[in-house]
Amino acid sequence: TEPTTPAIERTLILVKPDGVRRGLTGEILRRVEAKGYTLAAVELQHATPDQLATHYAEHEGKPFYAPLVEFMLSGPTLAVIAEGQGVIAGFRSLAGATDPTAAAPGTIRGDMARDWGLKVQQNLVHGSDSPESAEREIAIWFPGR
Ligand code: RTP
Ligand code: MG
Repeated sequence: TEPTTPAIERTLILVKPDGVRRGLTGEILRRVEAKGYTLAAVELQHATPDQLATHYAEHEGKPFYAPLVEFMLSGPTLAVIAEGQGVIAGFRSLAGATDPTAAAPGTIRGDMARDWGLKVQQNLVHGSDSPESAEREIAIWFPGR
């Protein structure tokens, strides 16, 4: 069989309000670019409650949902579309595990985030988890793109 080439994909990355507040946007984008992905759109946005209700619909009703929305409203977020072969899974590898204490060293969360003992994981970044999620989420943060 022929060797397979990963599909060229795009994904939605968010540098969450903790990352913007801590001045880590440059370091996070540096890692995305160093990996070989392309930045197709970058915009600082202050999320609205409606936007977050749509973005996090799958988590509605979970114990961390209200603190998550409150955290995401606490300051601006850097919204990014990144493109490249296998970028959806690849960015999630760069990000590391959801729980920053468990996230491996070398990952964004493992190197730069910790558990602050708050009601929600303040773990610096979001990355879409499938091609369907990526298109759905890009439409929320970058309508028309
Ligand atoms: P993301 O969606 O942000 O890329 O992260 P993820 O897939 O690794 O995590 P997910 O399960 O989709 O959860 C979304 C975000 O909710 C917060 N969270 N806190 N128990 C907790 O404290 C908890 N669980 C989830 C995190 O900010 C997580 O990234
Ligand atoms: Mg997720």
